[in-house]
Amino acid sequence: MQDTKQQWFKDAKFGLFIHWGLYSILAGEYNGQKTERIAEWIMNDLDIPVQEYEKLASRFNPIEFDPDGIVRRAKEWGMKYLVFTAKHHEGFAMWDSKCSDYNVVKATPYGKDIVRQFREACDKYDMKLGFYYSQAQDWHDPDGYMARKDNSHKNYRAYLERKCFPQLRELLTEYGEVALIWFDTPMGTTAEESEEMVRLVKSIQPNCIVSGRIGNGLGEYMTTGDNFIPRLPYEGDWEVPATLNDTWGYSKFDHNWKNPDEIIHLLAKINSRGGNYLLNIGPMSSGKVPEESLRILDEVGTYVRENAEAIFGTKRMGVYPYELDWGILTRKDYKIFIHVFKPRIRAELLNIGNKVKGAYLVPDGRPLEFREETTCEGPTLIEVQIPEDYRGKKNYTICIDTEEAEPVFEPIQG
Ligand code: JFZ
Repeated sequence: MQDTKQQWFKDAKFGLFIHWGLYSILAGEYNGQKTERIAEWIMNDLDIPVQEYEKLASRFNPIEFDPDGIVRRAKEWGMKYLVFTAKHHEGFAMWDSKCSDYNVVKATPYGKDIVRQFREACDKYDMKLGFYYSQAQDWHDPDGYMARKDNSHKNYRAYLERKCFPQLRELLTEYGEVALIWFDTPMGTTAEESEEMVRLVKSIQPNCIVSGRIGNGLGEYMTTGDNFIPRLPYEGDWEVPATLNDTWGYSKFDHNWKNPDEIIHLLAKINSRGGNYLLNIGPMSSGKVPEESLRILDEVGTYVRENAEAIFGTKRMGVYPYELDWGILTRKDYKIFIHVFKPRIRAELLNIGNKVKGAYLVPDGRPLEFREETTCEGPTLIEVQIPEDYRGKKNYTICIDTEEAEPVFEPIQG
């Protein structure tokens, strides 16, 4: 079972992923050619030569970048941690790296350390900060892995010692407390090499969490695919990295935004099953965050703030019979929360045998009338009346205080 041993991670539930690098300049298009895949993969997918791609650095000047504004908003959205792509597969370091000049300070007209600025903003707002670091794929280093290419002639070991290990050491020594390293796509990394990476991280920062994709089963939590949720209860720590549209890095072509209701439902569903939701934004090359992302997250944030009690610090449901079209359940000890997604007059829970002590509306704490009944077929019915002013509303939570610490599920019928 994967265990981060970090209580903050287990309680966090909601985080912000930021994919930002040179690919944001291309925004899904190179020399008039559109990429069919995710925007941050454009170098690999359109076979852009290193000597061409690296010229992008001379165009990177994000004068609208506002780290303070981004972290302040993440805080308002209720997020508890931020994961930033310090180095993605393209190989470009978004900090002042001493081991590679291919970095934002040395190679761009902007010349400022992006990682450092996120560090400062996160400290100001008391936000956990983690770094995405592409350990195996590095399309800039001649010995780094490339996807769907012949890597057999490469000296991966040389790349690890020349770039990967020293850069990890920099991130772990020069940038304060690193909440986690989000490793990704291990490719041909051997078990010994993955172990070496874990040892390196832990020897510098023992509390820094190592993500699922370190490879070789060494991650401290499970990472799922984009927007993918495990169907069966998973005992360990886990996280769903997810996009708001269909790309991580900014693409000018992708307008397939999910609506706030979908995000809210997914957050509740992931929390109900005991996971964290790591939601992505892909800033433009100017540093500006797409308006649509802000609009969606502002709406999600309202729900998260008003219903924080039903989200943060909740524990996984052992089974999930309550994933209805109108609602979903989360729980803490002695509390069951009903997340209501559609306008309703009452909220009924069948087959839950808990003794109810009281019920209230989470957003304002108002006590609610409830009724308990044993139906003629046997199972218990708990019915909570929704007050008139809430009957037309959606996306709010009701709390049921119970005698028992855990939900008591009865056999489900029909
Ligand atoms: C990886 C990256 O290649 C991608 O660019 C992005 O950073 C994303 C968050 O992570 O893509 C993956 C890797 C693994 C899976 C899915 C997407 N997976 O195991 O399902």
